[in-house]
Amino acid sequence: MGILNVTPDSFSDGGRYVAVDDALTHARDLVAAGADVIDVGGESTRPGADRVDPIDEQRRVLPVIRQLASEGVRVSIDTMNAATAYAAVEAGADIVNDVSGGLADRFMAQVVADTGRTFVAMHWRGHLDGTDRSQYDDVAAQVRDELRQRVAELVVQGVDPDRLVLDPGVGFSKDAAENWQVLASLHELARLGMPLLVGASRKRFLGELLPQGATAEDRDPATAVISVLAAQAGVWAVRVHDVASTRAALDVWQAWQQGAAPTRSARHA
Ligand code: PMM
Repeated sequence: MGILNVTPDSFSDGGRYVAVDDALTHARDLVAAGADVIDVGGESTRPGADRVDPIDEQRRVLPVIRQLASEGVRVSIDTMNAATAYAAVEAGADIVNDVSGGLADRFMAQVVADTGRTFVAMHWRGHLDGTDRSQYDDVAAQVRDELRQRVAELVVQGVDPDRLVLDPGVGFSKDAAENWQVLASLHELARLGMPLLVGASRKRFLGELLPQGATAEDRDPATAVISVLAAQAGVWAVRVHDVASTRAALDVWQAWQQGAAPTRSARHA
């Protein structure tokens, strides 16, 4: 899953793809690099970011989604707003990706149930507004239990469990140690029996591995390694900024496993 933030303020790529043409060019590059899905977002979720009016959010994302869908690209809408999710699906989005797992907007579950789209529900303890919500005794077990609870609530609200994808929410109300614990326990999360998505790309905890002054892009090699380890743990998708490095890493992993070179046409089929 390639990330397309059509926002002025996302932490690693804010402001670069606000113009529709720039966004489309970048999305096509991500597809050419091997992305299977483009995740389009119009509201930054970085700590302290201002909430965006859903009307502005839709003005940013809908033209991009409409065009990509018409080109046959599988699109995911990254939003916490039910109205935006609905409009994005109408415009051709196939997946709804909500970092709040439906908690930020009480109408989200209904939109997902009514439209029947795949729903990525991330582990979320509230908006990143400076409040410390990262108190855990056992972060892996609590993330799993809170996601299990979320699934139960969504299903009661009419969401088809076969359409759910779960995400542990790397970097959301979790410090570096907690992120690593969550990643190390993906196999436990997999026991919930649902496909998983991991979004670790360029996040701050990876910067802690690098020399001072390293840029967000410098985190791409570490991201690619996480993509392979996540694939090995059986995840359904990894959400990344730099698709090329993750694609190459996954191709190496696959070739290593099979003892055979991947064919170029198969990679980009
Ligand atoms: N992280 C961000 C935004 N959307 N969606 C999912 N499902 N999982 C994530 O971890 C996630 C997300 C924040 O990162 P960005 O600013 O690079 O998009």
